Amino acid sequence: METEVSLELQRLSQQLQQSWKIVRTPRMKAILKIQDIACDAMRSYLRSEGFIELLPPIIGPVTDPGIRGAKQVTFDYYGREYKVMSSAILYKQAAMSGLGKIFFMSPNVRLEPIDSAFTGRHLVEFVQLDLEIAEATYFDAMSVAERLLCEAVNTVRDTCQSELEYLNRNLPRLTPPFKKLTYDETLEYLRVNGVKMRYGIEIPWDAEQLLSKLVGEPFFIIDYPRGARGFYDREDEKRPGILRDFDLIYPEGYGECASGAEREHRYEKVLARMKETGEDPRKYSWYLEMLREGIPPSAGFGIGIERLTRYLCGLEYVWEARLCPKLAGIHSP
Ligand code: ASN
Repeated sequence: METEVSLELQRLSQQLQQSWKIVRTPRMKAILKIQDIACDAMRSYLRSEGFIELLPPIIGPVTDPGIRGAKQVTFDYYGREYKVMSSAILYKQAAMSGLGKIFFMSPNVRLEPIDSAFTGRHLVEFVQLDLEIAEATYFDAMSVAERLLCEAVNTVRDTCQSELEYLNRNLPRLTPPFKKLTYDETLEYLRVNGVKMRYGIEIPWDAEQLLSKLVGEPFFIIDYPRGARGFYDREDEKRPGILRDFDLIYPEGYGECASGAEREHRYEKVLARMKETGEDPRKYSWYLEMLREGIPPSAGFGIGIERLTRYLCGLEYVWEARLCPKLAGIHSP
């Protein structure tokens, strides 16, 4: 098994050594044109809704710990330990507290486990359109997420016919609202379809892929149990143990599109949740100071640009949607 993995890594590695050249192919041109049109459509939509785009901070003393088994990148910053952002969540809340509705096109780095090189959906370096809305519920955030995806898909469908044809991709026209399944309903749906899963954990990739194939249209999974997610997802006061959060799932087996939540922003609660999830509050001094002074409640989400491109273009691998992609375990340009 181990040799199989290393052979496969070698094969991928050889392919990616030439990644700087792939950009010259008509296929890559079509993919990157579609990506550009989709990003432009999403930016225009968000601006028309009153969002401001900010330049994302990409290093800082602390970053998002809720990255599902991946490792953070730590480096020496003039004698102190610093991180490369695994997501902009902490800075999103800071920006939202001053500007209300904000978004970043944020580069994120996560050192994913080696076997993620073969899932077709993981990159070590990727970009998230990451947004946050002051005074919003997770239902407000989901309504922005579904309209954002519709904008991207429908604009690409209308303006990139020749590229889609070249890629042999037939994109359906999307209309909101999308279906919502609770985490509990999702587990039951999986059980009926022959997949047993323990309550309380993150939905594994193969189960998510199956759901993504079976449901047949984009849909939300909402209300994850506490423990499956980071300390910043807000717990529902009336339903202890249930978080007010969501994932948006693509159809056709492409899996997760976006992930978001209503935020826990109360100092004492965040402190308790940090302790519960094994985070050292001393590392988060600037963030906790901000919460102690008080910020508005908010909700937001992040949508991975390369995964969106993968779906739009019907690609087998997410790394096809990126100039010089970085995959776990592979040293490539
Ligand atoms: N972007 C996500 C959110 O807003 C956080 C993440 O990427 N882990 O909830």
